Amino acid sequence: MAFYIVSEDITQMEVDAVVNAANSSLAGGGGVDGAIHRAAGPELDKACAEFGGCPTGDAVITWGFQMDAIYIIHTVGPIWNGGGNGEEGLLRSCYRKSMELAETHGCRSVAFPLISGGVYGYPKEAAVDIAVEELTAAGAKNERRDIYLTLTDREAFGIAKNKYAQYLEETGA
Ligand code: AR6
Repeated sequence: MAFYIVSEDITQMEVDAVVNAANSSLAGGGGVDGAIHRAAGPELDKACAEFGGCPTGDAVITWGFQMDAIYIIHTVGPIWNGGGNGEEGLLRSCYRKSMELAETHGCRSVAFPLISGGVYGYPKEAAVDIAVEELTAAGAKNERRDIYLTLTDREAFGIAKNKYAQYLEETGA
């Protein structure tokens, strides 16, 4: 399986698809969403507007426009609200729906940010655990696909490295 944890700016990744941590209006915003919209240029705003929004836990796909990536997959993570409001299921769904779109569009390489791990306030360790679990499971299904988890946050990067080392030890992968 090809799963990589990297500390790069996701907008600079040379991959078939970059995943965006969007909001339900798909109108752009701060964080990784703002960075992706700036890198892709104004055509991305128009393409996103055509969807008329996206529910939490779901994903849509657009071209990458001025980015190196061919596609941008926009997924809407849950806003952390104590954990008893379906947050975990919705966050797992973001990773799964994004991977489904990557597969149906023939993407061989996909880069993810830590969805809900910024302003949406998901506790960092839990957000990282879910990302590593979902992406290693997706990677195990298709040996030839490269999946990247990009973590610009040093703390999250360290947590993810430990979690992945634990996964490798448990599975003998
Ligand atoms: N490359 C990789 N990761 C990044 C980058 C980057 N260029 N920039 C930030 N991160 P956030 P959310 C990391 O807040 O919590 C937006 O306004 C960041 O360190 O971008 O899902 C949307 O419009 C953090 O670990 O996304 C929504 O309203 C992670 O990306 C809302 O924020 C996610 O942080 C979504 O919030």
